[in-house]
Order: sequence, then structure tokens, then C-alpha cells
Amino acid sequence: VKPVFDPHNIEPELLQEISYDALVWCSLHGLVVGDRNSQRSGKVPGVGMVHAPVSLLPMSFPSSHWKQACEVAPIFNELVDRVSLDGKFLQESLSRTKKVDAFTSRLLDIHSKMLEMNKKEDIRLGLHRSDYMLDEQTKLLLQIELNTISSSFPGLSCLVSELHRMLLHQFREQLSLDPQRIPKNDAVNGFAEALAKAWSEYNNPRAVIMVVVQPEERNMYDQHWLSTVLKERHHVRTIRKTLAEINAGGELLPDGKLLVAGEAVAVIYFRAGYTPTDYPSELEWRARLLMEQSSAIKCPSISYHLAGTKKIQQELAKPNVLERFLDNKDDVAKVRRCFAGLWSLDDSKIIKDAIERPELYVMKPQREGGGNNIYDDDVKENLLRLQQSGNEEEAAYILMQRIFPAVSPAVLLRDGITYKDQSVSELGVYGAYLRNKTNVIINDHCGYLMRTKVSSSNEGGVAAGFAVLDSIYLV
Ligand code: GSH
Repeated sequence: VKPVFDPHNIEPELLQEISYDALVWCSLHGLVVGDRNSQRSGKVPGVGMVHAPVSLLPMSFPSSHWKQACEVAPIFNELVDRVSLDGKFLQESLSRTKKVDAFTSRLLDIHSKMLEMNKKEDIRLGLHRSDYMLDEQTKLLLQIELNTISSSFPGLSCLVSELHRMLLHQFREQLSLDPQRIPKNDAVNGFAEALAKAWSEYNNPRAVIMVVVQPEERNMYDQHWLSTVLKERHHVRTIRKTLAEINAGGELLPDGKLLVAGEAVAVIYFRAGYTPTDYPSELEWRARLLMEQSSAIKCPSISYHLAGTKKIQQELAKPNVLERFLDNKDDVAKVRRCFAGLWSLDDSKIIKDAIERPELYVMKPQREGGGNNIYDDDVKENLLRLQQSGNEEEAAYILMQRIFPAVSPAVLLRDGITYKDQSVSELGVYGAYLRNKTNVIINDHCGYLMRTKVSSSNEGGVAAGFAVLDSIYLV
């Protein structure tokens, strides 16, 4: 996509003025995160806050691809649900990963226990985010990954769209950009509504929604935005607990109800538990198992969590696999169109090519949260090392076609400082899904997360410190 205008051409005085107003707006409207430089900022709300890293102005994005990403979201929701019901498919697809990846192995153990118990989840809630990059050469919108656990920024992303709309309005004479071209971002309301509806399906007016959090969380304001909407609009109370606290204060009643610190829990919303460091001891794993055994609605359940792994993404991309889970041929085609090339490391033809042309591939371990992928010469080195070692460690990785999005000039704001740089962007579209037995209560896309990063950096996460929050300007 060619930028509609080049933000690098904005006169220095004007740039200063826009940046200043943006920083004020962020501070006044809660577009904030905990400051890394402040020790207590991840523990105590209101202490050590800093504006979220943002792009100063929205990034242009083609309407057609935006529409495509929204349209396919409900199909991905359905797909996750269908895959989650096929316990055998999950166990078999991940069986080699299990041998070499201790974290995935623990998740699979919990999943096996649930299969043995014949545990049924009648009410299923998915709050997903499917991330895409637009490949410049082919003009294809290609999926990077599908997050089924702890999808970040439903709260702050809405605010970025508002910030940008405000700036375009305020500086319309100077910028000549139309604020209406930034699509409305309703992620926080969509997620809160889905959580609230799940809560009412559980049908215990005294029960709470429990947000599972990390002991230190600098993205707490994004989470608090959801809790605030739940409280103010839906009159549903949330509590925040770490895995360690859930282990210490959790209790499973004989009928399956979960109590934590004496409170009945209707819905468990995970904003922790997606990465091995969230489980420093057996206690955290005990908490995860306890929750899974309960009748509380888990967002995600262990099956939804596993359905979002990269190995499953790669399995679904194999010929004739989607057809097992989606009944409608058009749906299959729409989903397949978003798939980039995906391979396991037992495909010798691809391995050979990836060693010769490593810049065309990304090697991905089974990890969430950003900052774990392998690029360029490291792909080659790692593949050669794995070939020589001859053990099964290769099963811990998948290979993905490298996507080359267009590079555009951007102005990024971080710690109150304005940076001009060349950038690439990744669009995430949120999806909400709620069903009770055969009744699908919600299946929709809801809002988006645009992230922009310096084009020389390979990694992409905002939480991991690589990217900034952005919005889209439809062209
Ligand atoms: N614990 C943090 C939170 O709850 O916001 C971070 C969770 C996290 O890293 N989530 C990943 C994500 O959406 C998915 S597993 N990352 C987006 C980003 O950081 O840019």
C-alpha cells in the first residue's frame, strides 16, 4: 500500500504540536501502560504510568483486505470450536511436539485428564485475535497466527482509533485526512459483552468473572478497561487473581463449582498462563488443572488453548484437513486463502530450500507472547544444527513462509519521544464466540488491533516491546 501521505513530510513545528496533543490525550483518556522504569508500575495501579507506545497517525490499509479480515473472523471462531471438540486430533497432532516441549506437554496432560474424565464444556467462550500481514508482492492477506489465549489490547486499541480520529479532526486543515476513514473499533465492548453474556449463561447472579493475571503486569490498564466496562455497563463484578493465588485460595466443590477466596467463579478469563514463565512451580500447574476440572466457563478452555498452537495452525494448513472441521466449501476457501506456506520440519524438500534461502522462511517454536521466532541466517544455522543432532528437537518448531509487507514511513511515539522511521504493520482482528450446547449466542468479529514496528526489527509484539499501537485509515 502506498501511503496516502508521508508523515515524514510534516513540518517540524506541526509535528511537535500533534505529538504534544497526542501525549496529552493519551494521559487524559487512559491510553496508558505501566512504565518499565518504575518498579511498582506493574503491581500498583496509578503508579508509574506512561502513555502507551503509539503511532502518531493511522496507517493506510486497503478496504477490501479489511473487509476480508472481518468476514473470515466468525469462520475462524467456528473452526477453533470444531477443532477443540476433536480431542484425538489435538493429541495426535501435538504428539511429537509433546516429546520435546515441556510446556506443551503439560498442557496436553491436562487435556488428556479431561478426556479421561469425559469432561464436557457445554458453554464455550472464545475471545480470539487473528493476526495478518499484507504481503506486498502477492497482495494477499496472510495469517501470522491465531491467538486463542490472552489476546492483548482489546481495551487500548479502541482508544488508539479514537486518538487518531481526534487528531485528524483537529488538524484537518493541515493534514487533509478524513477521520471517518478510520473504522470504529469496538473491541472492548465486544469482548465485555461476550464475557457478560457468558456470565449470564452460567446463571449465578452472585458469581464473579475471574481475570487470571501475572503477578506483575504493565499492561494492566488494558485489562482494567474490560473490567470497567463489565462493571459499569453490565453490572458484573470481576476479581483479579494470579495462578499462585488461585492455587492457594481455590476450592472445587463436589458439584464442580469453583470458589476462589470464597467467591463463586462463573467465568475464568486468562490474561496469564500462556507462557512457561507463568508456571514457575507445580503450584501454578495445580491451579490450571483445578480450574479446568471446574464447571466455570474457561476463556480459553484447555482445548481452545491447544487449538491456537502453531503446530495446529500448521496441521490445519495441510490438504483436506480444514474440510474435516468446516462444512461449508466457501468457508474452507476463505480460510485457506489466508494461509501462508506452513511446514513441519520433517519435510526434507522444504528444509533443503530453507537452508539455501533462509531469508524466505521464519522458524517458529511453540511459544506465545512474542520475541521467540528465528530469522535469516539463524534459520539456516538452526536447521543445520537440528539435522546433525538427529534427535527429535525439530518437532518443537514449525517453518512458515516469510511474509514481506510494504514498508511505509511512520512517526512513532514512545516515552514522550517522537521517532521517524520506516515501518511495517500487522493487523489483528478480534473475534468473539459464545455458545451453549447447540445454541450459538455470539459469533462475530469485534474490533481490531493494528501494530506498527520499525521495519528493521523482525519481532512484532507491543507487550514484548517491539511495536507500537496503531489504527487503520481505509483506502
Ligand atoms: N499479559 C499481557 C496481557 O494480558 O496483556 C500480555 C499477553 C500477551 O502477550 N498476549 C499475546 C498478544 O496478544 C497473545 S498470547 N500480544 C500482542 C502484543 O503484545 O503486541
